[in-house]
Amino acid sequence: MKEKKQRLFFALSPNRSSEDFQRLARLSSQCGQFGRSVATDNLHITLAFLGMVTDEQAASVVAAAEQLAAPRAFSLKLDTLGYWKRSKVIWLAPEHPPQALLTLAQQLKSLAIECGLDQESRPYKPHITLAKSVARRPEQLPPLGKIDFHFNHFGLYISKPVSHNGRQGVQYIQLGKWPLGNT
Ligand code: 2AM
Repeated sequence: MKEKKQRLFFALSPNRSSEDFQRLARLSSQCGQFGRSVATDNLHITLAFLGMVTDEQAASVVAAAEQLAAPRAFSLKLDTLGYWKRSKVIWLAPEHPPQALLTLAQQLKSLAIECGLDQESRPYKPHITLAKSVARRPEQLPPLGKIDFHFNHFGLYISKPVSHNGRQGVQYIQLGKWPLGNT
């Protein structure tokens, strides 16, 4: 029998009960005019994409995450809106990502490799995807207000395909959550 696999990724989830999150959700919805906005529940910053993973591999990823000496909690100023032609997405990103974020992403990439999972060699660019299937670069993107978040945890998520009113989408299910360090 074919082994069951699930799509996994490490990510940061912004605090949903803040005004900054309301501005983020509004911005994503505005960007929907150019393509398909990302559902409010799905707004996140990917730290490391693990791809299709067996239950056994997932268990070793969870065990390794438990042992990680994660960097300290950090704040992130999301102050740059842009468009990637290759993936046809509109994104929001920090112009100056804090070192703790880059270190965490690098640690999780190494963790994935140690668990036998392939990792992309291109440099990590932290971002929140706001809209997908954007066929061409918008002439003008919506105005950007203050969107800052503080992160003191990171999580491991399953990306599960779902069908809603005949439309294909994804639902993210949290598999684990770990605190950032305080050193
Ligand atoms: P994103 O970070 O640009 O939004 C779950 O699929 C998450 O992992 C998505 O947020 C997605 O893109 C990110 N991701 C990174 N590399 C991916 C890949 N090769 N295939 C699918 N998703 C990927």
